[in-house]
Amino acid sequence: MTPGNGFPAGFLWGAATSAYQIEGSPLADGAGPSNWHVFSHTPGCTHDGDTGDVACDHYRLWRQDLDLMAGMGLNAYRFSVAWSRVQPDGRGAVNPAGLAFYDRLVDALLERSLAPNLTLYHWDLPAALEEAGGWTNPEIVDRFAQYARILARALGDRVAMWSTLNEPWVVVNAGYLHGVHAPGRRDPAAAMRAAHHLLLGHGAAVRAVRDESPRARVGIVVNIEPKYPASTDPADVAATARADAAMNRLYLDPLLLGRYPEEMPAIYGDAWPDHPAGDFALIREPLDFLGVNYYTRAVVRHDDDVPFLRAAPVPQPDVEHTDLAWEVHPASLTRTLLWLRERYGSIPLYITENGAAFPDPDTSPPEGLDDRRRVAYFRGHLRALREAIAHGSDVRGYFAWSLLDNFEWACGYAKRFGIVHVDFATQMRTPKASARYYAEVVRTNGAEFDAPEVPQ
Ligand code: IFM
Repeated sequence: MTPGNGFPAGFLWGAATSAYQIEGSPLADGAGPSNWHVFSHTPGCTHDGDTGDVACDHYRLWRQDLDLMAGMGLNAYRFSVAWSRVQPDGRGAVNPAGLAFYDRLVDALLERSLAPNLTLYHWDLPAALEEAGGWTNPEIVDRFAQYARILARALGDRVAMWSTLNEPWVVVNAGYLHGVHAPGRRDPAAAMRAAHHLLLGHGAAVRAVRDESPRARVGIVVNIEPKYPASTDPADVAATARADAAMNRLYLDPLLLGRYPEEMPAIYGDAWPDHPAGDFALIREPLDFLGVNYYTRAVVRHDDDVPFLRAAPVPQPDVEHTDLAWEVHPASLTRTLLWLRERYGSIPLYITENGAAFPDPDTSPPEGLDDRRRVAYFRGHLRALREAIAHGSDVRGYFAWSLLDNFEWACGYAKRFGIVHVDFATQMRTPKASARYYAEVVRTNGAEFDAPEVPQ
């Protein structure tokens, strides 16, 4: 790997996945059902009734997936652990066979010089805990810390990088507020309670991991979507501040400043609970790093018809959008990273997810799918990342989302994010042009960006 080219020494170049999206075999070897197992098996909850029953069959094919990453020259892998494999009902006794899967995975990563970057919770909660109220039940804070302790005790000698939660905003908004993800609830007061318990659970898990593994570096992963006002009208400007507070600052402010954004009571009214002042010491447990998932931005206008937020996104004409209708806007990645430093001070950052869903080209050449729109997405965002680093942002690694086409939650298998194509009928993996492109970026440590653009 060539040092320099704007990326610091020791920069992590990785790919990311999550357990329920790729593993399949959700009930194998004594695992319990997760909330996503229940949700995806509930008619009408996912596209075409898709489930994670098979997914990418990574539970059985994991060695070849690790070989793919090693073949690309990556030096890190971000994955999540399925809580219900380790503790089938989320409490009490450990299921040794479930834990053994991750134990083998970690050893095999290290054998391939891939640094393990482990996420404890990427949305799949043991169903028994969800039945007891999930993240709305304060009991979960201790349960989550106990689970974190089990994993840190088992893997902390080999895993140096730990994230507690992935994207708490999605857990709260999609799962408890809008009901489009597991557990499918539509309850604003429950959603706001869940937000607080996620943050408390995070703090308790940070302490548990550090207790068991003093060398562990522990952080959290948030998805940040910068908001821009659609006009200079004060109503649009205020709506933009509300949207930013409810999505970005709702998590970052308590984690890093020890308080909730001042807009929250006005946004959620009676659904916004009082919080004991003492809770913030736990939530604000110092972080070793912040993981940033960046995909898109939003332009926002005032809209009285939108409950609570009274703000709506304004689709931008004549610009590229991905298959999920997310605007492609690399400059907002630079802005996000610089804003984080301005608002919260210098904290080590990792881009823990960045990538795009695009439909596959209809025909593929023998060397594999030519997903040139995804290549352009990565090139644009990696350049934007380098720009932020040049302006002082302390970014230490980048993880492409995703290694494999996978189960894209409520969209099932209809949206493809992988740099490696998965034929879900045969489980055959085929690296796409974006995988070859990313391997070249990694090999040259970013020098590739300065090569002339190939006309499309
Ligand atoms: O697939 C998801 C992932 O699980 C969390 N971040 C966003 C990705 C794309 O929607």
